[in-house]
Amino acid sequence: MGPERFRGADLSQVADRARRAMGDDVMILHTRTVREGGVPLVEVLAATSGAIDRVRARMEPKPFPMRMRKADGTPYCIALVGPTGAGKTTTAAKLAVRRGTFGAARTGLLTLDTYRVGGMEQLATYAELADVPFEVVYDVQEVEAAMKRLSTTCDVVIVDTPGRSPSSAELTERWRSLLDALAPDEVHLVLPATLRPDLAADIARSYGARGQGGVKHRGATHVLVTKFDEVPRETGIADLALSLEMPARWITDGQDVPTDLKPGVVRLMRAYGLTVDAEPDWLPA
Ligand SMILES: Nc1nc2c(ncn2[C@@H]2O[C@H](COP(=O)(O)OP(=O)(O)OP(=O)(O)O)[C@@H](O)[C@H]2O)c(=O)[nH]1
Ligand SMILES: [Mg+2]
Repeated sequence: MGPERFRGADLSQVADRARRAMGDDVMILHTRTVREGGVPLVEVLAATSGAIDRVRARMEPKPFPMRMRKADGTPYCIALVGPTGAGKTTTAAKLAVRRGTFGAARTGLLTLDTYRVGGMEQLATYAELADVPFEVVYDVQEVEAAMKRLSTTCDVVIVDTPGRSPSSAELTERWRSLLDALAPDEVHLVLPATLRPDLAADIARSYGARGQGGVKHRGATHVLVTKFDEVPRETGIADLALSLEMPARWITDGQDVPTDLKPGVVRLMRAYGLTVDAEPDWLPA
């Protein structure tokens, strides 16, 4: 049982109702006043401590390996996918540029966004400013050589992809075959916090093809919620992330590269009104 909302005339009535429904170890995470048919009511978000542990467990990503570079010498590869304008390129830049995100591991950037005017220049500029190796891949044949060049200096490679519009199925297939060739270790579905939860579920389904048709690497493995700063009520974001049932390594809360990048679980749990310890993989810069 996840967190649930209860409404009533006053706090003690609502707390009673929550206790009856969820048991004596229920905790009140949030309280606010709402109006129902013009009548002011108290609404609480409540969860049992067991439920809170389960919520956290569902969102918690596996810690990164001690050594990011893999045994065969290739860098750990993290791809960002998602709808147009979600914040993929900005987030890729943040991940590659922010010191300490991957401990002492050295980062590189690779883009598959060769279709949109300015798509690759945006990332190239960040790469140049931060002196991070940068590769552009147009064709499946180029994937191996690009990764080989990056592997000379990088332990982690962040892959940016073009926004996907349902009307451009052919282009989508092209960059998806590039992504398959890259075989990323993690595919983060980047979604803005402003997205309606029902649409988020549809979009997640369309990206959740891991394992389908024998293609192992194209499905989303994590969710990465962006634009936290653009929503006034944070509990909705936590519900959104939770409903997708994917771990959340990071969230973003602003346009500034690289500062507006935060550990996912810590921030999502705080959106529920809970303070938790920092994630093990989040290393101070
Ligand atoms: N407020 C806010 N804006 C953000 C955040 N992340 C990205 N943006 C802004 O959102 C806009 C789109 O960001 P991009 O990184 O270009 O998005 P994208 O997913 O790469 O877009 P396409 O490549 O066109 O699909 C830019 O104006 C970013 O500055 C965030 O966390 N908060
Ligand atoms: Mg982009």
